Amino acid sequence: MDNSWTQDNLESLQSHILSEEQKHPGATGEFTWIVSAISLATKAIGNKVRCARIQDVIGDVGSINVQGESQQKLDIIANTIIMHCLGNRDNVGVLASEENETPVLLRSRAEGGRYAVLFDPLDGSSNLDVSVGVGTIFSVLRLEDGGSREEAILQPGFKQVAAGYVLYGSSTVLVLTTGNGVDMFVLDQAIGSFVLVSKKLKIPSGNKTYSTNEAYTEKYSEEIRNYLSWAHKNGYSSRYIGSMVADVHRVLLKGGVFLYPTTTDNPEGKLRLMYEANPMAMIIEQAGGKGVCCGERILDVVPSGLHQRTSVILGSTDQVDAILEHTK
Ligand code: AHM
Ligand code: MG
Repeated sequence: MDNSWTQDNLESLQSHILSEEQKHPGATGEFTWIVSAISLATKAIGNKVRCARIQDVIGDVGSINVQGESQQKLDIIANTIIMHCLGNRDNVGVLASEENETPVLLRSRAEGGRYAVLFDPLDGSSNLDVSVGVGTIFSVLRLEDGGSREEAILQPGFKQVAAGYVLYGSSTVLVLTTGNGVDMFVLDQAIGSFVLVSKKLKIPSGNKTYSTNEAYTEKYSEEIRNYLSWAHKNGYSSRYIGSMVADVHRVLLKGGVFLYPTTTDNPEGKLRLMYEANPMAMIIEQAGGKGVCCGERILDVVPSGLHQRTSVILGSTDQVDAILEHTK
């Protein structure tokens, strides 16, 4: 299939993953179970997002999560749905959520828990009241022997066995990589399945568009300010939704660069390494792009904490390099 989908070559997410798994000798098919749980959970979350205003689940609950941010009702609903769907899968040992202070240990390696799934249940949820696209981001790690459950999953991003996101936008889109390119699926509401629409996505180069919260310019480093003023003089355009999944999805399909640098308010950066930066960096790299933070490859960062924050620059290689030129 060549980036085109018709009713004649309809392929569901599950059948695609199964057929990909069969290409690997010794594959057990168990990864398919994880993906099917993510598929089920995100269909349920997507439904809640679309009915949020009607079901009166817009707004915050008055509590602050581990990130110090106010929790939306839908953050909690999405978190519960994912915990429930993935928790039922025999091979999932640990679940770690951006919304929970500590990871949940479901079963040990000896009990069959071979994978950890880390996720941001509803990224960009502060945009829900204005119906902007929001998303779920996930990262899958193979569980390593380690002391505590937290130590076992504190792995650098290059060890992820899969990563993806679901964007609840004008359509519900699932983007997935298992380390062999990036595939995109769209939820066909009529049949209730994610169907394959694009295989082996590649980020277009040459798109002079940056995506950042430009109101923070005075709080950015001198290097980033220099890049922005260079971009202003060199024919760049800007697009910023303020919902990482939607912004990165646009970059994946159209090119350009997304950056959330360190600021004087957030000297480590705002976005989370394990739940946001790593999965997005794996997708972007698998699509031929580049993901860096403070000059280092995001996927090489050895995490020191589950909720660690980082700066993020993600995009086509040429556009990321254009920023790095200003940081030398
Ligand atoms: P969240 O995980 O609490 O929703 O926060 C992450 C979001 C990203 O989706 C987005 O890129 C960023 O925060 C926007 O931040 P800002 O409002 O500072 O521009
Ligand atoms: Mg988030």
